[in-house]
Amino acid sequence: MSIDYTDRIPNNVDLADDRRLQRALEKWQPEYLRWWRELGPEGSHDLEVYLRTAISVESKGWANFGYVRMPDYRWGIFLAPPEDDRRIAFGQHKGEPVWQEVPGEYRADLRRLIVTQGDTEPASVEQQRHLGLTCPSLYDLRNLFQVNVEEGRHLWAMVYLLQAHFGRDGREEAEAMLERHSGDPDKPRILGAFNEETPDWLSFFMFTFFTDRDGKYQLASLAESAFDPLSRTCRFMLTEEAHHMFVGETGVGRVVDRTCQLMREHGTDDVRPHGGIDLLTLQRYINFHYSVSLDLFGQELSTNAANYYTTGLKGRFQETRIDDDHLLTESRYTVAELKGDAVVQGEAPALTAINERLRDAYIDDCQRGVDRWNKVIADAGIDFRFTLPHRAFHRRIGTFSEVKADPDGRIVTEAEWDRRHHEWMPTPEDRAFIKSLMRPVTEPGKMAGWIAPPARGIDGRPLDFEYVRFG
Ligand code: BYC
Ligand code: FE
Ligand code: FE
Repeated sequence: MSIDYTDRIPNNVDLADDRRLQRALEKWQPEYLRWWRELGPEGSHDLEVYLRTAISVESKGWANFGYVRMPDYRWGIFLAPPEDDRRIAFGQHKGEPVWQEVPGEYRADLRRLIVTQGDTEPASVEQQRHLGLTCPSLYDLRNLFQVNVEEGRHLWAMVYLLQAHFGRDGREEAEAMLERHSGDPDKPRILGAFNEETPDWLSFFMFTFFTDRDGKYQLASLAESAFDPLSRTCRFMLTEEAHHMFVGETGVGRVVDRTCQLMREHGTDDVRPHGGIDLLTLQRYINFHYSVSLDLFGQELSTNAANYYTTGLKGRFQETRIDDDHLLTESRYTVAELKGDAVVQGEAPALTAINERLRDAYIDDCQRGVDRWNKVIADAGIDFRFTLPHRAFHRRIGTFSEVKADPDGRIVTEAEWDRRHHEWMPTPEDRAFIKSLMRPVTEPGKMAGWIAPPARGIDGRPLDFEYVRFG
């Protein structure tokens, strides 16, 4: 399925045949571009960047590389190809054909899910907007911009659904996406993690590892939706998401690699004087980004989630591969609970525990990435391992938001938290140190001293390729 680039808005949804929608999107486009210029990547507007742009949504054919002047990037609307005779896989409508239009009774819930998803995309661009000024290499700068333009496109994807299927309130929601801003005290972004700062590249790599990975799990659940246009757009977004998590995993991995190298070279754990980031600081950054991302899955027990499932709006991760009745009216699921001062394994109806199940899948996935970082440390012969903190640690949503827990999941008093949280969370000193490392490196092939080079370049290009050209 090819994309029509002769249109002002590249698309594979026959936009040219839908005058009303085309007008709505063309009205929104200049507002989007204004937002991009004001709150998108700072200092990027004269740059030519070696980006990949979607030209076809077929599994292999969509990645097309070339230099793009940043403001000329072609944001478009691409849905994965429809599946023949797709049927609803779960909930009370299981077995019925999927919906091409929004059923009236589910309109409010669907809109809310789409708005919540859409809101995160420009939020992340806002959070990352200053990073280009301190890139550790041209390779990394290019990856940052690739992630940014794709998150911008993810916003387009949700705005398309709102404008095509939700009439006037859809158009209002599309405008509101550009009016809320990350960290804005009056009009913040909807979800907590998207109002945190991403002030440095270590935070960026942690964010793309931990927070974009929430994106993977949420998008995969929405890809199961009975509302077929939502399913198809999420399926295409997931192909882009893989690269964001690659940037995060390899980014942190390269920092770890460099740290280990410095530790061996100088025979010390304290690599800061040598311009590296010590492992304990990395662990504290992991603790922060992981715990903030765990909150994104919502409460352990959620009637919202149960309703979304029963009505077919949002499924489980890889719903069709799960071997059960896909109704869940009779099943139970294990959920961690607080009993006095102890965290115990309880049980809850599987329907209300949908969020928790998705969080569990996410935790396993995070652990696999952490294991790969630990292998870098082990291969360097260093006796240290990163661990993911307990799910009760530093939570603001759900059961554990009521207590303070240490990284092992032991409930601690407020006093102990105040006394010891500097061991567990990035301190102002940590952040100041990381900030002091953030100096732009823009000579092709050169790398900042706190991070190792990547194993290979982009699209088969060498590491000293000019991934970004300064105009
Ligand atoms: N912060 O019943 P509950 C991505 C609210 S990331 C603030 O458990 P539910 C990306 C909740 O709204 C993927 N508020 O909630 C990554 C509810 O409010 P009300 C984003 C929160 O609905 C990187 C109340 O607490 N996609 O794409 O079951 C870069 C009760 O909670 C939070 C989605 O999130 C929070 N963390 O679950 C770029 C998918 N958590 O009803 C992009 C769409 C909960 O009391 N969203 N609340 O007013 C959803 O599926 C659901 O809204 C959630 C929450 C899973 C987020
Ligand atoms: Fe996204
Ligand atoms: Fe992403």
